[in-house]
Amino acid sequence: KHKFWETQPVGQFKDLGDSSLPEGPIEQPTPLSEVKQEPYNLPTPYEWITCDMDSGEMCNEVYALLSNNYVEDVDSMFRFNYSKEFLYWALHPPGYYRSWHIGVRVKNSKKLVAFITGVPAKIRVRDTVFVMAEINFLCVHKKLRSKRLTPVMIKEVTRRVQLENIWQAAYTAGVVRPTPIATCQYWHRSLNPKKLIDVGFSRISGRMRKNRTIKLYKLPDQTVTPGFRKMEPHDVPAVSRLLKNYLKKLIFAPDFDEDDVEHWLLPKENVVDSYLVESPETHEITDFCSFYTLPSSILGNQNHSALKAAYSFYNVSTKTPLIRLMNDALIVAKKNDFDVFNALDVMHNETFLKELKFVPGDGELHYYLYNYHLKQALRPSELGLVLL
Ligand code: NHW
Ligand code: EN5
Repeated sequence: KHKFWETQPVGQFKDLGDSSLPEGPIEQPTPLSEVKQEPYNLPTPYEWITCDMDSGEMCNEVYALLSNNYVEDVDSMFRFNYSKEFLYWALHPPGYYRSWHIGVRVKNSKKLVAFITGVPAKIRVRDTVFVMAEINFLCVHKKLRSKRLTPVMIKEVTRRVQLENIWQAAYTAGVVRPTPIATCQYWHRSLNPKKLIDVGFSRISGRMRKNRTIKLYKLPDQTVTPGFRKMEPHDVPAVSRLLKNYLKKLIFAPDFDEDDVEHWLLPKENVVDSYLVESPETHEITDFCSFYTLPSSILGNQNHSALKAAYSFYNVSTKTPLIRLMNDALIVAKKNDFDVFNALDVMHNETFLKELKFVPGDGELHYYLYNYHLKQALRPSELGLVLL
C-alpha cells in the first residue's frame, strides 16, 4: 500500500500495537562518508536546483509554483497562498542551509515544477533535544502528479539533511501516511462572517441566519487587557524566558533560544504578529500570544479572490487568563482586517476554542517524525510545536 514509506525509517502501521519496540531513533547515524555523495537520479527531462531565495526572480518562481499548485481543502474551494515575504522568512531561520531549499525544473524550458524544503530546528522529545529538519512546502506541479517524483524528492532532501549530520525530521500533513505521532483538529473563528458565508468557507446561509451570525461574532474595537501591546525587539529576552518555561511542560516542543525567538516571533508585517502583556505596575512581561498570516486564494468566486487568515502560533499565559488573552488576539486580528482566525487543538488551545466561538473545521493535521519511534501517539495537548 505504501511502496515508498514501507522502506523508510518511520513508524509502520503494522507495528502500531507492538510495545516491544523501543522508543527513540530507528536507525543510528552513519559516518558522513557513507552518506550518498551525489544527488539521486531524476527522470531525464528534469534536473535539481538549489533555490537561491535571495534572488527576487527565484522567489517569484517558487511563489508562482506554490500559489498555483500547493495545498487545497478537500473540496478545492481554497488554496494556501503563502506570500513571498512569508516564504523568505519561513526558509531563513538561524542556521538555515541553502542546500535544503530544493527545486526541480524541466531541463529544456527551465520551468520550476517541484519544490521541497527543510530548515533546522532544535526539538525536544520528552527529555532529549535533537537537532532536526522541519520539512515543508513539498509541492509537485499539478500536471506531474502520480509519477512518483515525491519519493525521489524526499530521498534527496533526506540525503542533504544527513550530509549536515542531522538524522531526524519533523513534518505535518493533512493526509494520513505511516504513521502520525499525533492527529490534530483545525478550528476556525469567524471574524468576517458575511464574507465567509459568501465565499463558502462557512456553510451556514440565508438572510435571517446571516444577520444573527454577524451579531454572534461581533468583537469590541479595542483590546481589554491593561498593558496588552505589540512585542518589540527589547522584549526578546523576556519572551524567550516566558516561552521556555511554558514549552518545557510539553512532551514534544521546540527548544527556542533568543535568536530563534527573534526570528520566529518578532512582528514582521503581513507575516507574523506577536503581542504581550506588560504589567502596568511591575513592567513584567506576563503573557504572550502570536499568529502568522497565511491567506488562501478563493477558487472560482465572482466577488472575492483572497481569504485573509490568521493562524494561532505560540501563546503563553501566566497572569491573564488564556481566554481573555486570546480574545484580545481576536480583537487585533479583526482590526487588522483578517477574515478568520484559525487554531489547532495543540498546547492549551482546547481551553479557549469553544468559549471563544471557534468551530471545528473539515480539516485535520497529522504530525510526523522521521527516524524516531514513539511507543504511543501523543494527544494534541501534548504538542508544543507549530509548523507553518
Ligand atoms: S504537507 C503538504 C504537501 N503538499 C501538498 O499537499 C501540495 C499539493 N500536492 C502536491 O503537490 C507539508 C502533490 O500531491 C504531492 C505528492 C507533492 C504532495 N507527505 O509523486 P507521487 C509538507 O510539505 C507520498 C508524505 O506519485 P503526487 C510535508 C505517497 O504516500 N508523503 O505523488 C512534506 C506516496 O508514497 P507511498 C507523501 O501526488 C513531508 C508517494 O508520495 C505526501 O504526485 C515529506 C507518491 O508520490 C505527503 N504530504 O505528489 C516527508 N504526499 O509510499 C519528509 C504524497 O504511499 C520526510 N506522499 O506509495 C523527512 C525527510 C527528511 C529526513 C531527514 C533525516
Ligand atoms: C503543512 N504545514 O483543509 C500544512 N483547511 O479545517 C499542510 N476548512 O479551512 C497541511 N471544504 O472547515 C494542511 N469551514 C492541511 C489543511 C488543508 C486546508 C484545509 C480546513 C481546515 C478549512 C474550512 C473551509 C472548508 C471549505 C469546504 C472549514 C467550516 C467552518 C466555518 C468556520 C467559520 C465559522 C463558520 C464555520
